[in-house]
Amino acid sequence: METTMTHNVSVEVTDGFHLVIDALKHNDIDTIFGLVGIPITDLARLAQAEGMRFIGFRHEQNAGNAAAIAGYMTKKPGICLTVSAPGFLNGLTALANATTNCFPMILISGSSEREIVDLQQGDYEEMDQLNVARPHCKAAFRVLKAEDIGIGIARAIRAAVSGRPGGVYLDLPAQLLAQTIEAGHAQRSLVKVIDAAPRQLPAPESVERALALLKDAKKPLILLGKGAAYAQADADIRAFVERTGIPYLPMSMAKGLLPDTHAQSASAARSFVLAEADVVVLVGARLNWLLAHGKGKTWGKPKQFVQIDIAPTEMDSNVAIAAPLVGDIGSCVGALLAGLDGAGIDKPDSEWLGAIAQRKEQNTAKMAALLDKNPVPMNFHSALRSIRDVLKEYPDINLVNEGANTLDFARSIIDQYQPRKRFDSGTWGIMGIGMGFAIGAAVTSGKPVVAVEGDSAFGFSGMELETICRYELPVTTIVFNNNGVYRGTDVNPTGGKDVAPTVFVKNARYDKMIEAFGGIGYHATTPEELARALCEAIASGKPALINAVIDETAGTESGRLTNLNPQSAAKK
Ligand code: ADP
Ligand code: TPW
Repeated sequence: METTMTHNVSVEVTDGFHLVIDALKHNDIDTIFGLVGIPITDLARLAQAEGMRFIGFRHEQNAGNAAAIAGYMTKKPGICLTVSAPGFLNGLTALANATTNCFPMILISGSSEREIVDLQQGDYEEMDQLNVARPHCKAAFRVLKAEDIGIGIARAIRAAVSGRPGGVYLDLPAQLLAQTIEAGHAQRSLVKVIDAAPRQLPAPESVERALALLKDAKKPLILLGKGAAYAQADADIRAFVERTGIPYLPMSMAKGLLPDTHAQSASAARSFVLAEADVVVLVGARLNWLLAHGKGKTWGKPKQFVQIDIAPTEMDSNVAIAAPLVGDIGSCVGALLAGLDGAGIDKPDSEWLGAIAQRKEQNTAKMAALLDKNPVPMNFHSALRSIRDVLKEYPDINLVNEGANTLDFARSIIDQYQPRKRFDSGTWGIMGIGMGFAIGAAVTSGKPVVAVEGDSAFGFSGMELETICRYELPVTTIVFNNNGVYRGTDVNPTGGKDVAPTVFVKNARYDKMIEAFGGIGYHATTPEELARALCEAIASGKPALINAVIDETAGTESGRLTNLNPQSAAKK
């Protein structure tokens, strides 16, 4: 803030830069993930000077992913700050991914001069960013007057977290940031968002309908999605599962809402329960591709759904929903709990529970046989067994996971014990969230993070190892190094010098990368070495990377998504 003399009267003035920071702080936002340059360098400097945390990245997509996961963990929008056009576009993938996954975040981007951009006169980093952003987020706003910054940020916050959470774009032209405004006027223009995500109570008749359906169910199942984890209604969700006695399945990011070791978890009998159940209660999970759209062979016998979701249009998106329960998960589950006693719902038949228990036992025994093997080199199972055993001792650790085989196997082998501790490729199956999520989770929780990464997946954000070292974050990255995308064995059929499209440099030493920035590198070729390195890395609290050597023949193409991977039928 400075004082200027106008007609010999001194007036306190402030400017757009200060107002943006004031507006964020006014709404208890204390961290910005971003990457500096024209026109937002001073905004980042000022944020730091004014006591906010600015975490600077090497690529905007990773900053955006960090913001998105911070939003998911806290129910407050994560903030990503980027420069115009190319920086904005780099951040846009993360914004779109956040929207797809229902994570609240705000991408704030500087932009070039409106009058030049709109006449397409070729400005520095010219782009009509607002219109580019629109299809990829819940809402997109531009602020042109300093006095509107307060309301602009308030609208962005409310849009990100109310209803179905998602990404919001906020466009701040360079001229706006430099605009001056009288300080008192500026102060009065700030808006504190009250009750940003108001409770949305389900209609009583919807609750009754759902309870009536459950009462008649013979083979009920509860399916928990990441919306349930996001809602932070942990105690009620657990009470609902335990009081009804209904077996449940967690989607990958809902793992840990109840500990994976819980007696009612049906994860080890997943295919069986999906096919056999007659009434399925979806709690914050969409019937998208991850759930085979609620139909077909996966779902076997005909069934009826209760669906709890805050978005009314999610109902009947793929199949008919017999009992839609529209509202926030806390309120909906609370209402179901309140109605349980009066509804006369008994515990599920012992026949149903017995059949599940039997299936679980069989499948667990099969898995144990796979996990107990010790092939040389390691395969996914032996490496993950060793990680699973170490992480048992750290129930509150944050786990980031991406890759194809590395994702599929880790999801089923590594147990989660607490809610909102597992962050992965999510709804899109996107590669590249690794280091962004790891940094976002470490900064937000202040707790250690372990990132289990396919070697290809890691490459998308690997340069952020420098960021991890710069901020001295307790992140241990484990690279499952099998020399390529899915596996490392493909050959170029022409015999030419180029390797096959899926193949990387053989025997790369990813551990050397982190050493360049002062982090600790480990090279692990056996489950024992891997366990030792992981224990040491977590205990040190320092940035570390373990290059885990995996048999290059071990993976399958596309992991478990072979059915979605078209193959040329005309192979010669
Ligand atoms: P998963 O991938 O784990 O199956 P999805 O991302 O498909 O989960 O589904 C999450 C669902 O949760 C979305 O449809 C979203 O609208 C819903 N949701 C998110 N937050 C809440 C909330 N607080 N209350 C109710 N529904 C929510
Ligand atoms: C943004 C396509 C899906 S999985 C994968 C790619 C490139 C990497 C698999 O190899 P990795 O794992 O990580 O070594 P593993 O365990 O099988 O050896 N670009 C984006 N997203 C996706 N999903 C892809 C490409 C893909």
